[in-house]
Amino acid sequence: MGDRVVASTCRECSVRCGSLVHLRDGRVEKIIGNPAHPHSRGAFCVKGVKASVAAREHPDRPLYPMRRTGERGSGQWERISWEQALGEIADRLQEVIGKHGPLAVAGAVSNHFVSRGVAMAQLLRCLGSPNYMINQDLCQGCRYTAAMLTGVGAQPGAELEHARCILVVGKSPSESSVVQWMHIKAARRTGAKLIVVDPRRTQIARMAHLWLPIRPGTDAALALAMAHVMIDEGVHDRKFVEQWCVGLEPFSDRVHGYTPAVASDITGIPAEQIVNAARRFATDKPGCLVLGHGIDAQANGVDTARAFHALVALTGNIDRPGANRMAKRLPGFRDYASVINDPEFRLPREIEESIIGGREYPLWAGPQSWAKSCHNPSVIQAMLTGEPYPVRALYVSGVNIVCTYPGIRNTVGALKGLDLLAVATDHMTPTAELADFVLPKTTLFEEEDVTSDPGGPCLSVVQRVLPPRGEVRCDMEIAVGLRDELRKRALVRHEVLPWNSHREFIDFQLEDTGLAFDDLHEKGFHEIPFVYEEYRKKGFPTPSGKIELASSRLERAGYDPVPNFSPPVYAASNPEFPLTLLTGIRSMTYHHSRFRNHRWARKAQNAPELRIHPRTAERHGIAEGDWVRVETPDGAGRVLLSAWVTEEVPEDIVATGMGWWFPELPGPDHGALTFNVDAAIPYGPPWDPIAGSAEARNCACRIRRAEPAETAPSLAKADELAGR
Ligand SMILES: Nc1nc2c(c(=O)[nH]1)N[C@H]1C(S)=C(S)[C@@H](COP(=O)(O)OP(=O)(O)OC[C@H]3O[C@@H](n4cnc5c(=O)[nH]c(N)nc54)[C@H](O)[C@@H]3O)O[C@H]1N2
Ligand SMILES: Nc1nc2c(c(=O)[nH]1)N[C@H]1C(S)=C(S)[C@@H](COP(=O)(O)OP(=O)(O)OC[C@H]3O[C@@H](n4cnc5c(=O)[nH]c(N)nc54)[C@H](O)[C@@H]3O)O[C@H]1N2
Ligand code: SF4
Ligand SMILES: [Mo]
Repeated sequence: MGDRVVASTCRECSVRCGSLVHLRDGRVEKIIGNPAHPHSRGAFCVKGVKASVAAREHPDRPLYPMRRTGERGSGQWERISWEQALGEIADRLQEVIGKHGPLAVAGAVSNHFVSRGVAMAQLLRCLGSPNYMINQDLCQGCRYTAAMLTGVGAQPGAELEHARCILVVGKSPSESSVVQWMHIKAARRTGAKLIVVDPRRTQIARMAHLWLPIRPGTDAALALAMAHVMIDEGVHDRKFVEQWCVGLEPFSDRVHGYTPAVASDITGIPAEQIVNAARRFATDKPGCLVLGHGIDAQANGVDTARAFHALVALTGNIDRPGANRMAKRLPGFRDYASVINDPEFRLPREIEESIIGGREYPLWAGPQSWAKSCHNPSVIQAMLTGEPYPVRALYVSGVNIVCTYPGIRNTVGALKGLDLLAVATDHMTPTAELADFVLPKTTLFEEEDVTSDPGGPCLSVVQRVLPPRGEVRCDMEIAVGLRDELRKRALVRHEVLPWNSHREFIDFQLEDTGLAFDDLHEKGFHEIPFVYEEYRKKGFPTPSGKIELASSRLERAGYDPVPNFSPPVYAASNPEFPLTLLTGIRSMTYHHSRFRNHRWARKAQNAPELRIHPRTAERHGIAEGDWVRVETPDGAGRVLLSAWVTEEVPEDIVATGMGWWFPELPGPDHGALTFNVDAAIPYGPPWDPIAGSAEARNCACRIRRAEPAETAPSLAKADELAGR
C-alpha cells in the first residue's frame, strides 16, 4: 500500500466523523477531519487523531486467540489457534444447551447501531436465543423508546446551524459531540437563542441566554410546565397540532396541573424562567431540541423524553429548515437496526416472547419492542440466581461490561460463576480478564463498514487501510466462524446469519440501493438529498400516523398513555446521604472505559475526578487532588475519586465521569472495584416502567476525605508495564 490519502470514517465514538487518513510507508502518518463529509464537515477530536493509531499499535494488544490456563481471572493464558478456540467454545455451548436449552446462552454487545450488534444478535438467534444485551438501557434507550411511542424520532442534525432557538437538555456537546458543538456555536454566532437545562454549569451553559440549573431527574416536570405555558398562552402552533398530533386533550389535562409554580417547586428553577423558556421556544422559530444522555438512563427516562417531544410537537419544530430533522434513509439501504427488525432474520414469536424482561418490558424487550434485546440487570440476576431461568454462557463483544454496567461487584460475581465466558476484544479489559477464551479483534484501520448517518444524511464508509495485525478478525467473521462450528454440532436451529464474510454483509446492505461498495471509496460517503416535511406524504411512524401526545401503544400495553413526572430515587431524602452524585460526565480523551491503557489519554487525565463545590469541599476538609471516599446507600456502594474543586457544580451536587480502570493495577478488575463509579451504583430497581432503565445517572451519596489509596494509579507504573 503506497502513500495516499483515504477518505474514511472515524468510529472511535458514536459521532462518526468523516476522516482523511494519510498513509505513508505502510503506516498511518496522520488522520484529520474530512471537510467534505456531509455530517461532520471537518469536525474532528483528539480521540480521532490519537486513539485509532494507539489502539492498533498497542504493545499489549491480544493478537492471537487465547485460552485461560489458571483460575478464572488469574491472568494466565495460552495461545491457541482459531480452529481450537471456536471449536472449544462450540463444545462448551453444546454442553450448556444440552443441559439448559438455548435460552441459557446470552450475548453482550454495545448496541445495534454498529455492525458487531448485528453479528451478535444474529449469531445468538442462530442458536435460538433472543437473549443479547445491548447497553442502550444505560445510553439512549429511553429516548429511542420515547421516539418510537411519540413519532418524534427527530435529530437536531445540521439544522442546528439555521435554528433561531436551541433548547439543550442534559447534553454537554463541548465534551461529547464535536459536531453538535460546532453547529451550535455557529448558530449562536448568528444570533440564535440558546436555552440550556443542566444542573452543572457546563461550557454550553456558560454560553446560554438562559441557563436553567435543574435538580437532577426532574426534567419531566419542567417540560410539562413549558407545555402548560404554551397551551395556556396559546403560543403553540395550532395548525400543526390540529393536523399532525393526536391526544391533545388528555395531554392538556395532564399539563394543567403542572403550572410553572408547581414545576418550580419540583425542579428548583424560578417559575418566571420556566415561562420565559416556554415563550422563547414557542416563538423564536425555527427551533431545535437537543436531548442528551443527562435525561436518559433514569427510572422516569421515557416519560421525560416524551414530555420534551411534546414541546417539539406543540411548536411544529419538525422536519423544517432549522428544526429537528426526521431521520432519512437511502431507499433500499439496509441499516443494522432494519436487519434486526426484519421478519426474515428474526426468531419465531414464542421464542422472542421468552426473552428475559419481555414480559415486564414488552416495549423494550419483547417482539413488539424497540430494542428486541433483553433487560440487562435481570440477565445479571439470572446468572446469579437462575431466575427466571438459568443463564450459563455469555459471549461478549465490543463492550466492557465489568466497567460500564452499574453494580460492578454483581457483574464480576455473575461472570465468575458462568460455565462459559468468551470475550472478543481489541485490548485486555477487566471483562476480558475474566474470560475462558479471548478472541482478538481488528481495530478501526483494519476493518471495513458502511453505515447510515441520520445527521448527514448520508452513508458513511469505513475503509480498511492497513492489514490486520497478528491473527485478529472482525466481528462478523468471528460470528461466521462460530456459526460454522455450531453447525457442525447441529446447533444452528435458525438460519438467520446467512453471510460468510463482512464484505458479503456489506454487499447485502447495499444490494437494493444500486450502489456498490467500491463506488463509495473515493469520497468515503454517499450523500442523500434531504427532503423536508416528508411526513406530509408518509405520516409519522406511529399507529395513528401522527405525533402521539397520548400514546396508543402504551395504552394498549396497559400503561398511562400521557407522559408524567415521577420523583427520582435520590429525592427520597436520607439525611445520612445528603449529596447528589451525578455520573457519566464525558471526558475529551476517553470513550467510556476505552483508552485507559493509552498514554496520550492518561497524560491528559490520570485519575477519576469528583467535581465538588468549594464550600462543600471546605465543609468536608477536602482540598484539590485529595482522594475522596464516595459512599451511596447501596450496601456495596463506595468508590475513591480525586477531588476537583469547581464552582461548575452547585453545593449539594458532586459529579464524576465513568469507565475507570488502570492496566497497571492488579487484575482482573484493575482497580475498577475501587475507582470506577459503577462500583458505587446499583443496577437494581426502580427501573423505568417502559424501558427498564436503571437510575444510573443520579444517586444519593455522602463523602469524606480518604487517605491516599495504597494501590493508587500510577502513570509511571503503567509505562513500566508497557515497556516504555
Ligand atoms: N469524549 C467523549 N464523547 C462521548 C462519549 C465519551 O465517552 N467520551 N460517549 C458518547 C456516548 S455513548 C454518549 S451516550 C454521549 C453522552 O453525552 P451527552 O449526551 O452530552 O450526555 P452526558 O455528557 O452524559 O451528560 C450531559 C449533561 O447532562 C447533565 N445531567 C446529568 N443529570 C441530569 C439531569 O437529571 N437533567 C439534566 N437536564 N441534565 C443532567 C450533566 O451535568 C451533563 O452536563 O457522549 C458520546 N460522546
Ligand atoms: N454510571 C454510569 N454508567 C454508564 C454511563 C453513565 O453515564 N454513568 N454511560 C453509559 C453509556 S451512555 C454507554 S454508551 C456505556 C458504554 O459502555 P461500553 O460499550 O462498555 O463502552 P466502551 O468502553 O466504549 O467500549 C467497550 C469495549 O468495546 C470494544 N470496542 C469499542 N469500539 C470497538 C470497535 O469499533 N470495534 C470493536 N470490535 N470493538 C470495539 C472494546 O473492546 C472496548 O473495550 O456505558 C454506560 N455506563
Ligand atoms: S468525535 Fe472524535 S472520536 Fe468521535 S467520531 Fe469524531 S473524531 Fe472520532
Ligand atoms: Mo452512550
